[in-house]
Amino acid sequence: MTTNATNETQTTTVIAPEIVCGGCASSIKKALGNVEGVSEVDVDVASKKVTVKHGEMVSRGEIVAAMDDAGYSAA
Ligand SMILES: [Cu+2]
Repeated sequence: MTTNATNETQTTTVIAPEIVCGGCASSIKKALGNVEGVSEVDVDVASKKVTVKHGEMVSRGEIVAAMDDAGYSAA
């Protein structure tokens, strides 16, 4: 497998007000972890902030959509 030099890791941060507990955090981690190209998901319950590390093929819209599917509206 060849490594594509243009496939850099990017970080996208979204806020989801519906995150209230660790259960929310793990559902979101699971949902975003299933998105192809996502390498790392960090959820901070206190600040309701989701930090996603991903390849450049993943758009912010895709992350928001995956969160939506999991039941959390993100902005
Ligand atoms: Cu919860």
